[in-house]
Amino acid sequence: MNNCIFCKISTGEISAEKVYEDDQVVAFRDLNPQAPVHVLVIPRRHIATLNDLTTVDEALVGHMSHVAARIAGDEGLAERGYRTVMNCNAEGGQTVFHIHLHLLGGRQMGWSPG
Ligand code: DGP
Repeated sequence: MNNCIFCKISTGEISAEKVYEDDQVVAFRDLNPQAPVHVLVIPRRHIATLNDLTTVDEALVGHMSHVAARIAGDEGLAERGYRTVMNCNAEGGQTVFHIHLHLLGGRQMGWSPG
């Protein structure tokens, strides 16, 4: 999509500190980290929100979670624990309208989230 920041990160048009990429997804460090480890896992294909998923995207979303878990392991978080979250639309706190899975770790998480 033309004006999507995360599409541009996916293609390399905008730089980011990438930690993983394959043919389906890209993972990179968040510009405004909320924890010592804060990585975003995005699909290469533009999908605006969780509401726009269809059944054909189910494997892709599963792959995003699997990639996040593997990165958590690489970052030494597997045993300590970590959080993954996807925000949807205004009340969910979504600010970039290209779905992304936040991987947060390296500190104790609170509940409930703000
Ligand atoms: P959300 O609020 O769930 O839509 O999260 C969007 C996240 O994206 C937010 O934590 C900041 C991050 N972000 C926004 N623009 C950029 C960017 O250009 N580069 C990187 N690395 N992260 C970005």
